Amino acid sequence: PITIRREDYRPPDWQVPEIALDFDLGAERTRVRSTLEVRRNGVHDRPLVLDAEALIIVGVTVDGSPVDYSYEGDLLTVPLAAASATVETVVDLAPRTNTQLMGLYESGGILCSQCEAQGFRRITPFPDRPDVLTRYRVRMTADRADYPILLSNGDPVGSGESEDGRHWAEWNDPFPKPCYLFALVAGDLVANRDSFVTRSGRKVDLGIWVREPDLAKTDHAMTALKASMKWDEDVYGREYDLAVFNIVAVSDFNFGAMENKGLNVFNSRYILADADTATDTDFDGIAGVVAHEYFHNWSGNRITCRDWFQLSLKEGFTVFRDQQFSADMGSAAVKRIEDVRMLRAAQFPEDAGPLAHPVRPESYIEISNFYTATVYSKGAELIRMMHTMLGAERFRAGTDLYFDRHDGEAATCEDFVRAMEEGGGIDLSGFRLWYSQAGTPRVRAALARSGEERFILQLSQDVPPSPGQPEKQPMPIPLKIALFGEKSGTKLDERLVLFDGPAHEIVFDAFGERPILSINRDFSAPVVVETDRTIADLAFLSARDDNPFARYEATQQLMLDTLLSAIAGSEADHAPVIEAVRETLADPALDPAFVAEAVLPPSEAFVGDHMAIVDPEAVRAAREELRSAIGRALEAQWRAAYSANSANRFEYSPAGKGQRRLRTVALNYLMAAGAADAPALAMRQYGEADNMTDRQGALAALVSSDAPERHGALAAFYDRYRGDPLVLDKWFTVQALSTRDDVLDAVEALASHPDFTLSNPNRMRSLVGAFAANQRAFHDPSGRGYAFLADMILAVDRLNPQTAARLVPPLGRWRRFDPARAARMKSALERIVASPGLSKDVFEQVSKSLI
Ligand code: DPP
Ligand code: ZN
Repeated sequence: PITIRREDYRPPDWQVPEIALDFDLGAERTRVRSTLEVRRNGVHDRPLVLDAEALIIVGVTVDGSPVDYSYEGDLLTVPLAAASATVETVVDLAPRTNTQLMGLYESGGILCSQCEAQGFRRITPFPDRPDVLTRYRVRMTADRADYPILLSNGDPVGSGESEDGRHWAEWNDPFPKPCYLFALVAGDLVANRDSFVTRSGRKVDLGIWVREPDLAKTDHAMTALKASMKWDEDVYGREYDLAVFNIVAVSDFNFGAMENKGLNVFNSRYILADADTATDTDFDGIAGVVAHEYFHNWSGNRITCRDWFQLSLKEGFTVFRDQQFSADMGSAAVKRIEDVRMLRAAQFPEDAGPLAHPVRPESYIEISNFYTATVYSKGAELIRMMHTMLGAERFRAGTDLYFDRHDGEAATCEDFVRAMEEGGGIDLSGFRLWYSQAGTPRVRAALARSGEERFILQLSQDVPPSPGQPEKQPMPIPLKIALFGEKSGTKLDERLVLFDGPAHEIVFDAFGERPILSINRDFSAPVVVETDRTIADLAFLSARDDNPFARYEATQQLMLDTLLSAIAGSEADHAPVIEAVRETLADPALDPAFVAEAVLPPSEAFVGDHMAIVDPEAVRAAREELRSAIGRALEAQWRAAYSANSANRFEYSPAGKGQRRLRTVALNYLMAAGAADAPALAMRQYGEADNMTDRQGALAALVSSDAPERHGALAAFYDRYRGDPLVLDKWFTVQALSTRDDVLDAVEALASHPDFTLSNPNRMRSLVGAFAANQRAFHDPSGRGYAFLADMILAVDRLNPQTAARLVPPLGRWRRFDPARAARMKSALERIVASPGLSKDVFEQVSKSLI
């Protein structure tokens, strides 16, 4: 396989200002006639080379005459003498057999397209790169009975009947766009229709298109869409630019959703929701993804990426924008906690492992492998750090300049940074390291007394080596810090420190009492912080810090330290954690959503990440022991919290969500305490729930227990929801994430369940992805979990390489485990890489994981 390098970027040889596409649609066979106006770019004599993958070429003409083309190795080469020409290609493709879900494919009877990153070449020959910007006119003809609705980008400009029960529609997109933003949908769909009036008074017709039975589940997505449109006007001054905005939901989709110009295509899990079938997390995810894709209209579509190495230009910025939106719509503190938890669960391990890469990568074999937590979530953290350093107003001045200067262009991360520097008035020369250097910086912070009265905060940092980057430079790290008086409890100092160098000291004069350090408040930088704070310091902050994130963090650190010392074999002292949890539960000023987050111990994986060598059994045992100790010591408080938060009827509101979350957290603590009535309480919650959050919460608690009721609950859940694929995904997931010892057997059996399928990415992730995240079960000492995952990767790779490649990283973490496990993980990887016919997607991930 060929490695593509960022430094090899060259502007395109040919530009394509216009394209007319004519689709004769059918699931078995679709014929695509494509008329390209091409223009030579610069002075050269190279032919027109078009990307073309798995296409049957029917004919190629130049200015109306047949031409002597060649089609080899996914490239269609057309000799062209003039500076411009009209090139027409006619190709055939077969949507029904397209299991990769890239290009044009069939999902539940709907024909739909997915082109990012490189799917357009599977539809028609084209220079498939994001710096070729083209105006699209699209005509579709299809059977009216099977495909009554025909949608594409831009505005509808005509439709009519043709012979034999077929009909046609034409769409025109006035905005030049890269081909990865092309979209087409044909199907038997109905719409939830609404409209939005932009701030300059233009009316936009909105449609969310689904299969008829799903129509009632689209209101939440519509509300989120309108809120996003308003928010982007208010916060970024960005107005929508077409008369139509459509969203289509399909069941088989590789990503969460896709921001095609004027026609977003979504994984149905990020559109469909009602109280009976979707959890609060699902509702939140839908609002976040609807906003994300909508925001791409400016950060991604109006300004796109010059090349795929710049992917974070649109993704990091757009994730930051959707995080801000969600924070504004609900509890900002809880949103920040959730985002950081995600970053630590997915990005930190990636940054510490064999697949680590900078936010702006230097090379790739398969670009699909770079839609990563690093490009997305760490990319968003980079934008957030700029926001923190600039403040909201200057940040906005920077983004205004960025949008003005680059509108209609294919830009780079460097263009963005320069606009922030000039528009915001800041020097980011050192900050650029965040784009080029991989690895999570480790910051050490110690607060030492110097002489009688003074205190010195000593900071040092180090960035661990990562593949291809053995030596690292120190990073500029914006750290929000505060000092609290140990006696008075008052805030003695608060500031933003730009820590820029290997080491740094800050001197504080006479406070008259010992200060306690609160650091990386709001998680102002994506780093690991190690401090010399005592258990008492952490307990203090856990009860008193006025920054909600820092308060949460202090409790987490307290729990982590307790767990790590238990694992290291010391007598576990649970008392400080129990006291911290007691205080948090008793604090009337805290909102239940925050409390629910703060009283949960860190995940097993997070604890494992803090060990030199992960010991999954020891982590499980220590964590379960701590949970049970907290449950027993505070049983009365959990009962009180349970009843205090049990009365509400379903309402999707920050308050309602918080109450439901705390209720199930309390239920889990009662289960952990071994309270005799806890299973019955769970069964009652399951039976009486008027919403999926409570129902799934109860089911998950039972499925991790020995309570005999768990069998009945699982069967009842299955019977009730067997016809709803998105809910059935949850049924697979709760079993794969169970803390019972027999998970591996259960998961192997579920892989043979009639409802399990390799062809649907959601279903794959719901069982196999969830299982690989169950640290104790996946790392069963027998190695059976590894063999199971390897079998699944190989089986899926034949159908859908992208989905297969995303399952590789858990095996790539072998260096973090003991020699026996590491050997078994490596041999699973070796078995994969030795298999014939491997995709380049899986090859890249596995071969890099073995180095
Ligand atoms: N560009 C999509 C998104 O992240 C992924 N294909 O919105
Ligand atoms: Zn995106």
